[in-house]
Amino acid sequence: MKEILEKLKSEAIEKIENATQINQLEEVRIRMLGKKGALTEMLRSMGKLSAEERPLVGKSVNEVKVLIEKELSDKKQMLEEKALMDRLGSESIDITLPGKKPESGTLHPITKTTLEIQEIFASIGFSVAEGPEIDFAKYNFDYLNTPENHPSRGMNDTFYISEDVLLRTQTSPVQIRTMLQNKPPIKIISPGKVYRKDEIDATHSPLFNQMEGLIVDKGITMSDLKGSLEYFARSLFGKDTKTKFRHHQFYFTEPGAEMDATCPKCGGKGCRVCSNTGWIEILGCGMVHPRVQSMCGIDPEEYSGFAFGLGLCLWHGH
Ligand code: 2NL
Repeated sequence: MKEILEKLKSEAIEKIENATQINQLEEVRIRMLGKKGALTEMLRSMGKLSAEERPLVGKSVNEVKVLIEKELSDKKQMLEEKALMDRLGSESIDITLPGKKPESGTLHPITKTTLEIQEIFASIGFSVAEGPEIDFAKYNFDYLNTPENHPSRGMNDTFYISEDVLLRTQTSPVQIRTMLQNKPPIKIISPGKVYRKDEIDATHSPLFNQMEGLIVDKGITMSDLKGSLEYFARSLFGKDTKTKFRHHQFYFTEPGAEMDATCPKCGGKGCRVCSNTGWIEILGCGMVHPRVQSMCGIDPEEYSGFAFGLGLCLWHGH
Protein backbone atom coordinates (compact mmCIF):
# COMPACT_ATOMS: atom_id res chain seq x y z
CA MET A 1 0.00 0.00 0.00
CA LYS A 2 2.73 2.41 1.03
CA GLU A 3 4.69 1.56 -2.04
CA ILE A 4 1.78 2.21 -4.36
CA LEU A 5 1.10 5.54 -2.63
CA GLU A 6 4.75 6.60 -3.03
CA LYS A 7 4.65 5.66 -6.69
CA LEU A 8 1.44 7.59 -7.31
CA LYS A 9 2.86 10.59 -5.47
CA SER A 10 6.12 10.75 -7.43
CA GLU A 11 4.30 10.10 -10.70
CA ALA A 12 1.87 12.97 -10.00
CA ILE A 13 4.61 15.36 -8.96
CA GLU A 14 6.66 14.58 -12.04
CA LYS A 15 3.65 15.18 -14.29
CA ILE A 16 2.93 18.46 -12.53
CA GLU A 17 6.53 19.58 -12.89
CA ASN A 18 6.58 18.75 -16.59
CA ALA A 19 3.21 20.36 -17.29
CA THR A 20 3.42 23.34 -19.67
CA GLN A 21 -0.31 23.99 -19.99
CA ILE A 22 -3.14 24.35 -17.55
CA ASN A 23 -5.23 21.55 -19.10
CA GLN A 24 -2.37 19.11 -18.36
CA LEU A 25 -2.74 19.97 -14.66
CA GLU A 26 -6.46 19.28 -14.89
CA GLU A 27 -5.68 15.81 -16.28
CA VAL A 28 -3.45 15.07 -13.29
CA ARG A 29 -6.15 16.27 -10.89
CA ILE A 30 -8.80 14.04 -12.46
CA ARG A 31 -6.47 10.99 -12.54
CA MET A 32 -5.50 11.39 -8.85
CA LEU A 33 -8.27 13.26 -7.05
CA GLY A 34 -11.30 12.95 -9.35
CA LYS A 35 -14.33 10.75 -8.55
CA LYS A 36 -12.57 7.75 -10.05
CA GLY A 37 -9.08 9.00 -9.27
CA ALA A 38 -6.35 6.77 -7.87
CA LEU A 39 -6.22 8.39 -4.41
CA THR A 40 -10.04 8.48 -4.21
CA GLU A 41 -10.11 4.75 -4.96
CA MET A 42 -7.52 4.09 -2.21
CA LEU A 43 -9.56 5.97 0.38
CA ARG A 44 -12.68 4.10 -0.72
CA SER A 45 -11.03 0.66 -0.43
CA MET A 46 -9.87 1.35 3.12
CA GLY A 47 -12.89 -0.56 4.43
CA LYS A 48 -11.02 -3.74 3.71
CA LEU A 49 -8.21 -2.80 6.09
CA SER A 50 -7.92 -3.69 9.73
CA ALA A 51 -8.90 -1.19 12.41
CA GLU A 52 -5.23 -0.52 13.31
CA GLU A 53 -4.12 0.01 9.74
CA ARG A 54 -7.03 2.22 8.68
CA PRO A 55 -6.08 5.54 10.42
CA LEU A 56 -2.41 5.21 9.41
CA VAL A 57 -3.18 4.60 5.76
CA GLY A 58 -5.92 7.24 5.83
CA LYS A 59 -3.46 9.78 7.21
CA SER A 60 -0.76 9.11 4.63
CA VAL A 61 -3.21 9.10 1.69
CA ASN A 62 -4.56 12.42 2.92
CA GLU A 63 -1.06 13.86 3.23
CA VAL A 64 -0.35 12.90 -0.38
CA LYS A 65 -3.72 14.36 -1.43
CA VAL A 66 -2.97 17.71 0.28
CA LEU A 67 0.52 17.74 -1.20
CA ILE A 68 -0.73 17.12 -4.75
CA GLU A 69 -3.44 19.76 -4.36
CA LYS A 70 -0.84 22.30 -3.28
CA GLU A 71 1.53 21.37 -6.10
CA LEU A 72 -1.33 21.68 -8.58
CA SER A 73 -2.41 25.09 -7.36
CA ASP A 74 1.18 26.43 -7.21
CA LYS A 75 1.92 25.24 -10.72
CA LYS A 76 -1.42 26.60 -11.99
CA GLN A 77 -0.61 30.03 -10.62
CA MET A 78 2.82 29.90 -12.18
CA LEU A 79 1.46 28.94 -15.59
CA GLU A 80 -1.17 31.69 -15.43
CA GLU A 81 1.45 34.28 -14.58
CA LYS A 82 3.63 33.07 -17.40
CA ALA A 83 0.71 33.26 -19.87
CA LEU A 84 0.02 36.83 -18.77
CA MET A 85 3.65 37.85 -19.15
CA ASP A 86 3.76 36.28 -22.61
CA ARG A 87 0.66 38.21 -23.62
CA LEU A 88 1.96 41.50 -22.22
CA GLY A 89 5.21 40.90 -24.07
CA SER A 90 3.58 40.29 -27.44
CA GLU A 91 0.83 42.91 -27.15
CA SER A 92 2.84 45.73 -25.66
CA ILE A 93 2.40 49.28 -27.03
CA ASP A 94 5.40 51.45 -27.70
CA ILE A 95 4.38 54.68 -26.02
CA THR A 96 7.48 56.43 -27.40
CA LEU A 97 6.19 56.23 -31.01
CA PRO A 98 5.17 59.67 -32.31
CA GLY A 99 1.39 60.14 -32.39
CA LYS A 100 -0.70 60.47 -35.54
CA LYS A 101 -2.06 63.99 -35.93
CA PRO A 102 -5.77 63.99 -36.83
CA GLU A 103 -6.39 65.83 -40.12
CA SER A 104 -8.57 68.87 -39.62
CA GLY A 105 -10.99 70.03 -42.32
CA THR A 106 -10.96 73.32 -44.20
CA LEU A 107 -13.60 75.42 -45.90
CA HIS A 108 -14.68 74.24 -49.36
CA PRO A 109 -12.78 76.10 -52.12
CA ILE A 110 -16.09 77.49 -53.47
CA THR A 111 -16.89 78.81 -49.97
CA LYS A 112 -13.42 80.41 -49.72
CA THR A 113 -13.87 82.09 -53.09
CA THR A 114 -17.37 83.28 -52.16
CA LEU A 115 -16.11 84.80 -48.90
CA GLU A 116 -13.17 86.45 -50.66
CA ILE A 117 -15.39 88.03 -53.33
CA GLN A 118 -17.91 89.13 -50.68
CA GLU A 119 -15.08 90.88 -48.83
CA ILE A 120 -13.94 92.69 -51.98
CA PHE A 121 -17.44 94.02 -52.67
CA ALA A 122 -18.06 94.78 -48.98
CA SER A 123 -15.00 97.07 -49.14
CA ILE A 124 -16.86 99.25 -51.71
CA GLY A 125 -20.17 99.22 -49.89
CA PHE A 126 -22.09 96.19 -51.19
CA SER A 127 -24.09 94.07 -48.75
CA VAL A 128 -25.07 90.43 -49.20
CA ALA A 129 -28.65 89.51 -50.16
CA GLU A 130 -30.05 86.02 -50.25
CA GLY A 131 -33.25 84.43 -51.51
CA PRO A 132 -34.97 81.09 -52.19
CA GLU A 133 -33.45 78.49 -54.51
CA ILE A 134 -36.99 77.40 -55.44
CA ASP A 135 -38.72 80.47 -56.81
CA PHE A 136 -41.55 81.66 -59.03
CA ALA A 137 -40.90 81.57 -62.78
CA LYS A 138 -41.94 85.24 -62.97
CA TYR A 139 -38.97 86.37 -60.78
CA ASN A 140 -36.57 84.14 -62.69
CA PHE A 141 -37.74 85.08 -66.21
CA ASP A 142 -40.64 87.55 -66.64
CA TYR A 143 -39.24 90.39 -64.53
CA LEU A 144 -35.90 89.89 -66.29
CA ASN A 145 -37.40 90.74 -69.64
CA THR A 146 -36.76 87.21 -70.92
CA PRO A 147 -39.25 86.63 -73.71
CA GLU A 148 -41.91 83.91 -73.60
CA ASN A 149 -40.25 81.92 -76.40
CA HIS A 150 -36.70 82.03 -75.02
CA PRO A 151 -35.07 78.56 -74.89
CA SER A 152 -33.78 78.94 -71.31
CA ARG A 153 -37.42 79.13 -70.16
CA GLY A 154 -38.14 75.71 -71.65
CA MET A 155 -38.52 72.34 -69.91
CA ASN A 156 -35.33 71.21 -71.64
CA ASP A 157 -33.11 73.78 -69.93
CA THR A 158 -34.79 74.42 -66.58
CA PHE A 159 -36.00 72.27 -63.67
CA TYR A 160 -39.68 73.04 -63.10
CA ILE A 161 -41.46 72.12 -59.85
CA SER A 162 -44.79 73.12 -61.39
CA GLU A 163 -45.88 75.36 -64.25
CA ASP A 164 -44.93 78.56 -62.41
CA VAL A 165 -42.37 77.35 -59.82
CA LEU A 166 -38.80 76.31 -60.63
CA LEU A 167 -35.24 75.87 -59.40
CA ARG A 168 -33.71 79.29 -60.09
CA THR A 169 -31.33 79.33 -63.08
CA GLN A 170 -29.48 82.43 -61.80
CA THR A 171 -29.56 84.48 -58.59
CA SER A 172 -31.19 87.42 -60.41
CA PRO A 173 -34.59 86.70 -58.74
CA VAL A 174 -32.90 87.85 -55.51
CA GLN A 175 -32.17 91.24 -57.10
CA ILE A 176 -35.70 91.42 -58.54
CA ARG A 177 -37.21 90.75 -55.09
CA THR A 178 -34.86 93.38 -53.59
CA MET A 179 -35.94 96.00 -56.14
CA LEU A 180 -39.63 95.17 -55.64
CA GLN A 181 -39.30 95.54 -51.87
CA ASN A 182 -36.87 98.46 -51.55
CA LYS A 183 -36.38 101.96 -52.85
CA PRO A 184 -32.94 102.94 -54.21
CA PRO A 185 -30.16 103.25 -53.27
CA ILE A 186 -29.69 99.50 -53.68
CA LYS A 187 -26.19 98.02 -53.54
CA ILE A 188 -26.16 94.25 -53.15
CA ILE A 189 -24.40 91.08 -54.19
CA SER A 190 -26.24 87.75 -54.17
CA PRO A 191 -24.18 84.57 -53.94
CA GLY A 192 -25.81 81.16 -54.15
CA LYS A 193 -26.57 77.91 -55.90
CA VAL A 194 -28.33 77.89 -59.25
CA TYR A 195 -29.70 75.00 -61.31
CA ARG A 196 -29.76 74.18 -65.01
CA LYS A 197 -30.55 71.01 -66.94
CA ASP A 198 -26.95 70.42 -68.06
CA GLU A 199 -25.01 67.18 -68.36
CA ILE A 200 -21.87 67.19 -66.21
CA ASP A 201 -18.60 67.81 -68.06
CA ALA A 202 -15.47 69.89 -67.44
CA THR A 203 -17.37 73.17 -67.77
CA HIS A 204 -21.03 72.25 -67.06
CA SER A 205 -22.99 71.07 -64.04
CA PRO A 206 -26.71 70.89 -63.19
CA LEU A 207 -25.81 72.77 -59.99
CA PHE A 208 -23.26 75.55 -59.77
CA ASN A 209 -22.53 78.58 -57.65
CA GLN A 210 -23.06 82.08 -58.89
CA MET A 211 -22.50 85.59 -57.69
CA GLU A 212 -24.57 88.46 -58.99
CA GLY A 213 -24.42 92.11 -58.10
CA LEU A 214 -26.76 95.05 -58.49
CA ILE A 215 -26.50 98.74 -57.82
CA VAL A 216 -29.37 101.18 -58.44
CA ASP A 217 -29.20 104.87 -57.57
CA LYS A 218 -29.43 108.32 -59.08
CA GLY A 219 -26.79 108.96 -61.73
CA ILE A 220 -25.20 105.51 -61.98
CA THR A 221 -23.33 105.22 -65.29
CA MET A 222 -21.21 102.84 -67.30
CA SER A 223 -18.08 104.33 -65.68
CA ASP A 224 -19.32 103.19 -62.26
CA LEU A 225 -19.72 99.73 -63.76
CA LYS A 226 -16.21 99.72 -65.24
CA GLY A 227 -14.55 101.21 -62.16
CA SER A 228 -16.21 98.77 -59.76
CA LEU A 229 -15.56 95.66 -61.84
CA GLU A 230 -11.95 96.62 -62.60
CA TYR A 231 -11.39 97.14 -58.87
CA PHE A 232 -12.91 93.71 -58.28
CA ALA A 233 -10.68 91.99 -60.87
CA ARG A 234 -7.52 93.63 -59.52
CA SER A 235 -8.44 92.73 -55.92
CA LEU A 236 -9.06 89.10 -56.82
CA PHE A 237 -6.27 88.44 -59.34
CA GLY A 238 -3.61 91.05 -58.46
CA LYS A 239 -3.01 94.76 -59.07
CA ASP A 240 -1.38 94.28 -62.48
CA THR A 241 -4.51 92.64 -63.89
CA LYS A 242 -5.89 94.35 -66.99
CA THR A 243 -9.51 94.14 -68.09
CA LYS A 244 -11.44 94.62 -71.31
CA PHE A 245 -15.15 94.90 -71.95
CA ARG A 246 -16.72 93.36 -75.06
CA HIS A 247 -20.30 94.18 -76.03
CA HIS A 248 -22.72 91.36 -75.26
CA GLN A 249 -26.50 91.20 -75.48
CA PHE A 250 -28.51 90.27 -72.39
CA TYR A 251 -32.30 90.64 -72.22
CA PHE A 252 -32.03 92.29 -68.81
CA THR A 253 -29.30 94.86 -69.60
CA GLU A 254 -28.93 97.74 -72.04
CA PRO A 255 -26.18 97.96 -72.97
CA GLY A 256 -24.57 94.65 -71.91
CA ALA A 257 -20.97 93.45 -71.91
CA GLU A 258 -18.67 90.65 -70.99
CA MET A 259 -15.52 91.41 -69.01
CA ASP A 260 -12.24 89.62 -69.69
CA ALA A 261 -9.23 89.81 -67.36
CA THR A 262 -5.62 89.04 -68.17
CA CYS A 263 -4.99 85.39 -67.30
CA PRO A 264 -4.09 85.11 -63.59
CA LYS A 265 -1.92 82.06 -64.43
CA CYS A 266 0.41 83.51 -67.08
CA GLY A 267 -0.25 87.23 -66.61
CA GLY A 268 -1.35 87.61 -70.25
CA LYS A 269 1.47 85.77 -72.06
CA GLY A 270 -0.75 82.84 -73.01
CA CYS A 271 -0.89 79.39 -71.41
CA ARG A 272 -3.05 76.27 -71.06
CA VAL A 273 -5.46 77.97 -68.66
CA CYS A 274 -6.35 80.76 -71.11
CA SER A 275 -6.03 78.64 -74.31
CA ASN A 276 -3.05 80.81 -75.29
CA THR A 277 -5.18 83.94 -75.60
CA GLY A 278 -3.79 85.67 -72.49
CA TRP A 279 -7.38 86.52 -71.47
CA ILE A 280 -10.06 84.85 -69.36
CA GLU A 281 -13.76 85.65 -69.53
CA ILE A 282 -14.78 86.56 -65.98
CA LEU A 283 -18.32 87.85 -65.96
CA GLY A 284 -21.30 89.30 -67.76
CA CYS A 285 -22.56 92.77 -66.89
CA GLY A 286 -24.50 95.74 -68.10
CA MET A 287 -26.71 98.69 -67.29
CA VAL A 288 -30.03 97.48 -65.87
CA HIS A 289 -32.59 97.42 -68.71
CA PRO A 290 -35.12 100.27 -68.28
CA ARG A 291 -37.97 97.78 -68.76
CA VAL A 292 -36.66 95.66 -65.83
CA GLN A 293 -36.54 98.75 -63.65
CA SER A 294 -40.07 99.81 -64.64
CA MET A 295 -41.49 96.34 -63.90
CA CYS A 296 -39.88 96.55 -60.43
CA GLY A 297 -41.42 99.98 -59.79
CA ILE A 298 -38.18 101.95 -60.14
CA ASP A 299 -38.52 104.84 -62.58
CA PRO A 300 -35.76 104.62 -65.23
CA GLU A 301 -36.03 108.40 -65.74
CA GLU A 302 -35.05 109.00 -62.13
CA TYR A 303 -32.73 106.09 -61.39
CA SER A 304 -30.21 103.94 -63.23
CA GLY A 305 -28.09 100.99 -62.24
CA PHE A 306 -25.66 98.30 -63.31
CA ALA A 307 -25.67 94.57 -62.70
CA PHE A 308 -23.25 91.71 -63.22
CA GLY A 309 -23.11 87.96 -62.80
CA LEU A 310 -20.30 85.44 -62.59
CA GLY A 311 -20.07 81.70 -62.18
CA LEU A 312 -17.82 80.56 -59.34
CA CYS A 313 -15.32 77.86 -60.11
CA LEU A 314 -12.23 76.45 -58.44
CA TRP A 315 -9.57 78.54 -60.16
CA HIS A 316 -10.46 81.83 -58.41
CA GLY A 317 -7.15 81.97 -56.61
CA HIS A 318 -7.50 78.70 -54.69
C1 2NL B 1 -24.33 86.14 -67.36
C2 2NL B 1 -23.90 87.02 -66.33
C3 2NL B 1 -25.47 88.67 -65.62
C4 2NL B 1 -27.03 90.19 -64.73
C5 2NL B 1 -26.42 89.00 -64.72
C6 2NL B 1 -29.00 91.31 -63.80
C7 2NL B 1 -29.92 91.28 -62.79
C8 2NL B 1 -30.94 92.19 -62.81
C9 2NL B 1 -31.02 93.12 -63.78
C10 2NL B 1 -30.07 93.11 -64.75
CL1 2NL B 1 -32.08 92.16 -61.61
N1 2NL B 1 -29.09 92.21 -64.78
N2 2NL B 1 -27.99 90.41 -63.77
C11 2NL B 1 -26.64 91.13 -65.66
C12 2NL B 1 -25.68 90.81 -66.61
C13 2NL B 1 -25.07 89.58 -66.61
O1 2NL B 1 -24.94 87.43 -65.52
O2 2NL B 1 -23.54 85.73 -68.17
N3 2NL B 1 -25.61 85.85 -67.38
C14 2NL B 1 -26.27 85.08 -68.37
